[in-house]
Amino acid sequence: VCEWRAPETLKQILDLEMRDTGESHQKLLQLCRDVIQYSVKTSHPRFFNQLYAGIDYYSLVGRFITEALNPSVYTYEVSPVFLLVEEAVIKKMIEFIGWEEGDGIFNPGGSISNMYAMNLARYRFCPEIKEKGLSGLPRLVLFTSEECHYSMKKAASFLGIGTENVYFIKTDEKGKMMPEELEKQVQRTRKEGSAPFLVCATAGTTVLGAFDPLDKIADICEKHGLWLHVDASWGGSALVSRKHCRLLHGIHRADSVAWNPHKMLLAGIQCCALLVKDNSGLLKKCYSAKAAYLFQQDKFYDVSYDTGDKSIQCSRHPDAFKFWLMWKALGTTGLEERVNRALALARYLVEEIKKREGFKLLLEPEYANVCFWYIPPTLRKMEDGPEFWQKLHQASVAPIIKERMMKKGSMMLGYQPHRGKVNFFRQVVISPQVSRKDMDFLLDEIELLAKDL
Ligand code: ABU
Repeated sequence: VCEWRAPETLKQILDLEMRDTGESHQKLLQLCRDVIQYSVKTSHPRFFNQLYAGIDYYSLVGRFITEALNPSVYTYEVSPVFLLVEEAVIKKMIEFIGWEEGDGIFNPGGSISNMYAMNLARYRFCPEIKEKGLSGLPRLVLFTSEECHYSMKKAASFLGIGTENVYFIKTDEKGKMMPEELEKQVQRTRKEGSAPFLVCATAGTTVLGAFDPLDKIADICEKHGLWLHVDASWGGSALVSRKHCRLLHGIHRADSVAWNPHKMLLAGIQCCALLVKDNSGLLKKCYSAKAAYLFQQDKFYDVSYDTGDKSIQCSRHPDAFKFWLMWKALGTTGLEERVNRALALARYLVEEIKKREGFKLLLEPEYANVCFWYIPPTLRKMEDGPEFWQKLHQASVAPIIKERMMKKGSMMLGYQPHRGKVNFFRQVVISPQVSRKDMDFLLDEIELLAKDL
């Protein structure tokens, strides 16, 4: 999976210096080989480290094409095909959300989609902000769960809302936002004299893979007139599975949705859409700056296809294309099988963890995040309690196993402490190249790497 080298060693191996004269092709080829050799093989079936793994081959072909053609998706005149493809993909994604109509834009990352949504919700709340700026606004407050993605804080800070004005709503034992807590916090905000404007629910949280109860949250948003954004960057792909789409029940009631096909569907980084229920041109109203050198209104074709002014970017990569090519190749049933297969394998792993001595499941997962502790033999006899957890923490079990797996190069698996719980592993099952054999390997390998702990 990887050939680990410390940064100083790798710098020496790679010859990073850029010189006045160019290098020979032979040298360049060697450099390319080195780059490949020391990069992490994220398509390896034992790369379980992130919320992405592997790349769909059709999507890879799509990337070769777009990299070679080098388009920028802002005007129809320079990107006729890619703009139409983006429109078709957005339309199809909107269908899966369950909206009759809508709009959208592909972005460089789910964090940016979340930031777009936050800004859009604020624009709807006070459209004059575009011209007048922040002065004179009431204190704006938004709500999201304690388990939300860290981009919520970043977006609030970047947009001048302020991180103190992000109210984190308590979650239940599965990591889901508690609607009754949300209701209480909205009322508290009103009593404070602040202005609530947005609720960001999460469909597929980063660590636990939890899905917020969207229908109940939508009721509260409707009651209080709040924009509902669903960060389904990770969990959105369950929408293509008839078996698992119930996880997102109520998503059709959202005002906006972030959905990253580069995660569970393997469309390749990055492939991230922000989808908006509004069909009155809100994106364009909020973001347009009407550059006359790009968006001339007297062009010879239908300028509504010049969609670049819906974006905060100018140059933009045609990320929808690789997803479109892959969807064309696999069909919706192929995408569905991919999701079903990953979740079935995650379930297999959960059952194997339950059977093995020394492995302790954190919770029954709803999605592809399987979270567990490895308890070394020396601690297995101890009673569950504060002392046990302190010892497990002090023994640095997960960090040591992680170091050993990376130095050996046998697999990659993430770990983290989380909300008062000591370091545990988060295994993410995504790639169709992964089999039960890899799940068994993962558990055997942890036992092997930790045999002396
Ligand atoms: N955007 C969340 C990704 C972090 C992770 O892979 O865990």
